[in-house]
Amino acid sequence: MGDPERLFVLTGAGVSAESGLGTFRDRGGIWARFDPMKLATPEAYAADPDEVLDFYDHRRRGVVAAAPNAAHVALARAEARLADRGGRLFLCTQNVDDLHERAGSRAVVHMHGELLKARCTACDAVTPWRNDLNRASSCPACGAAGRMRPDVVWFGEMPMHRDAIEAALAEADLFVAVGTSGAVYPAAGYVRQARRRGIPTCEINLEPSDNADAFDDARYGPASAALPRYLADLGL
Ligand code: BJW
Repeated sequence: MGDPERLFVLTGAGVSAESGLGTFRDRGGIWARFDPMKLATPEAYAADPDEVLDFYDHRRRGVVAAAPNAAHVALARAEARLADRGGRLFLCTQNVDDLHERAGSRAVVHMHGELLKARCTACDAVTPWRNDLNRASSCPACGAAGRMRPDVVWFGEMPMHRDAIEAALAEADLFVAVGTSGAVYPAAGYVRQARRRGIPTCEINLEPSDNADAFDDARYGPASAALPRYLADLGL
């Protein structure tokens, strides 16, 4: 394979695991301890907003306390190196943390939203938000109280930035997925879209993901070691 010029990278919770943020579906993961249908759906929020907001308050505190690891840093470096030689690294993350940004990545597409932002369900304004949210929290844009929710994408909701993602998939010359189980759609389907275009695909994960057979290359190991090594092999 020649040097990639248009690299599409999809990251998942495994990239932030070594920063101390829990993954979802590993043994002892978030969805092994909590029922996603009671916490990560619009119906759950409508039924019991306090429980949902408490869950995300706890997660938000974890994000604020965490620090990027070598996998985040390697991606930020690769983005800069590829830009220097006229290429582009499109970083699409399913993660709601801000560790890619804090490692220095400049253009991060958060398809499942961002936990450090809150959205007003009255006026739709999105506001940076680092503190706990509760039913007394009011919207800085319209003043409505009790209408703020985490700006994340729950099951049954439409992922964000779909047009930009589709456009980047359509022009990529290499597709790499890192630290994602391949269990959640539409992200889990991107590798097959890439394969249909005939571009090389690689997964970097602790172990084979649910859709490992869709990739034509794989590197297994912790992202903090396997990803920098893989990017170095690409000259990035
Ligand atoms: C390491 C490591 C280390 C560990 N180093 N690796 C088609 C078929 C079937 C169902 C559907 C379908 N299309 C849609 C659906 C429904 C649904 C869905 O996919 N359900 C499945 C469960 C079956 N999808 C949706 O509802 C989505 N919306 C939607 O589809 O709208 C319709 C539509 C879309 C597009 C066009 C037209 C219509 C929305 C999905 C929202 C997901 N939300 C969550 C919560 C976000 C907020 C929060 O954080 O609480 O997003 S769920 C959770 O899963 C979170 C993650 O982003 C997402 C993916 O998880 P991820 O990142 O893969 O983590 P894990 O834990 O699963 O995997 C970690 C991996 O890392 C593992 O493999 C480990 O081995 C590895 N690992 N340590 C390297 N150190």
